[in-house]
Amino acid sequence: MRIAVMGQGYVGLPLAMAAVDAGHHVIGFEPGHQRFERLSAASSYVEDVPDKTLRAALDTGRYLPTRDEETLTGFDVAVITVPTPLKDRQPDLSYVCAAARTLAPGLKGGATVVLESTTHPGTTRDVLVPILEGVTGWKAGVDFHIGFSPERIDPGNQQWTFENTPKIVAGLTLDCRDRVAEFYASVTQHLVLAESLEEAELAKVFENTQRQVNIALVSELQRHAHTLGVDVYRVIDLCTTKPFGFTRYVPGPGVGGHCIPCDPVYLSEHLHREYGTRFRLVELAQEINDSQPAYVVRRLQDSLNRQGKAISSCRILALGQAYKPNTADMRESPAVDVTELLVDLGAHVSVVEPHLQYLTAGDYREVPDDLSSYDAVVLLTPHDTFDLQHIADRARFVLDTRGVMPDAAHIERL
Ligand code: SAJ
Repeated sequence: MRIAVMGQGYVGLPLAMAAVDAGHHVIGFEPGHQRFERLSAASSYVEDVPDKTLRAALDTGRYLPTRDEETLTGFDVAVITVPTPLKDRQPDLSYVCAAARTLAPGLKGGATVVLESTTHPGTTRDVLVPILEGVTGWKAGVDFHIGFSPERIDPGNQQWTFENTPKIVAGLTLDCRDRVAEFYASVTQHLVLAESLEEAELAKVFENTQRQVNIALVSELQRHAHTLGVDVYRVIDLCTTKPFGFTRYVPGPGVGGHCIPCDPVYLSEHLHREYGTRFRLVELAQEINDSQPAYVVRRLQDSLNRQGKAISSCRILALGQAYKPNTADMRESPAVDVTELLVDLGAHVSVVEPHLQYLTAGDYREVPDDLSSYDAVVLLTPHDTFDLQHIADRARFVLDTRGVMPDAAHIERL
């Protein structure tokens, strides 16, 4: 089939590569100039797509990266894989709407449009369909097909890939769903049929909402465990021995990335704005997660205070800035929030982050040897490249926000 993939990011590019591999002709629409240049030069910017995969796709002659909207014609299936970020804590569907307006002119009769971006229930039916019908003058489900199939890409996950992760598919009509299923059956191994668009949209948002709420739960547990003088990480390790009915989450310095902090807000904001109802657990979880960086800073302040040190005269080394271990992504990273709060308090802060693009004075990509020269080391993102025993042996004091450091008198855990 001729496939148009709108957006060649960490979701769209793996999908495009899988479609080329399955024998389809793929147009990879990427409005970003620099990204377009890199795609054309087989220089991948997506960690799960190596350059050689991109080169092979280009060499088949069936992969065309493009910024030119004119090329978006005659496709059988268009997949929208664009960001749905929060802007001022409000869902931003502008990228989805722009992608729809871009592909609509080239939509041919009987073609299928699928939305993959994470969004609140009702987006496909109430936002996407009107745009496509408005531009074409056609009727969705009659003159063209429309569906929703949430992305489940987990960057860096070697076990669960685009091809082997079960894929939920939904359609405006059963015929639409069949068309969506026909495409995904050619590029993934397991399809899961949803009965409605809204079911699939809500399922995706809830997949990440349950993480957000559970992470907030262990974060609040951690604060009370500290009050009780109990090590929360040991408590959770004990709970984890229960082979059923317990899902392990551990406290950290906060919740980062572009899924977990954002997706639940799509749901809570939509319910509040459209129906005047409040998803109270999500809103409370958001508050707890958002306050975790400041809680970490307060704990560090208390510890230094007990050593008779004012934080404003301290040298602090922050280990890790990415939002989770072994990724380079620093978007919405609580580790960055902690670092900024410490700087605001007047501390002299150096960061260690292997994935730093640019090194400024006092920042490192590897753990420096002069650890003992810092009043405190705060472990925020334990990348595998960090030698935790080496750090424990040389640091004067460590605040471990992940519960992974060895036991020692000079090491405090959240
Ligand atoms: N976090 C904790 N404690 C936990 C788990 C996570 O503090 O017990 C923090 C992480 O440090 C990070 C944030 O929460 O800052 C999000 O972590 P995450 O493990 O959920 O990683 P993400 O954001 O990459 O989530 C993605 C999601 N994948 C998709 O939406 C397709 C999520 O559904 C996956 O479960 C997750 O990857 C995964 O399992 O890797």
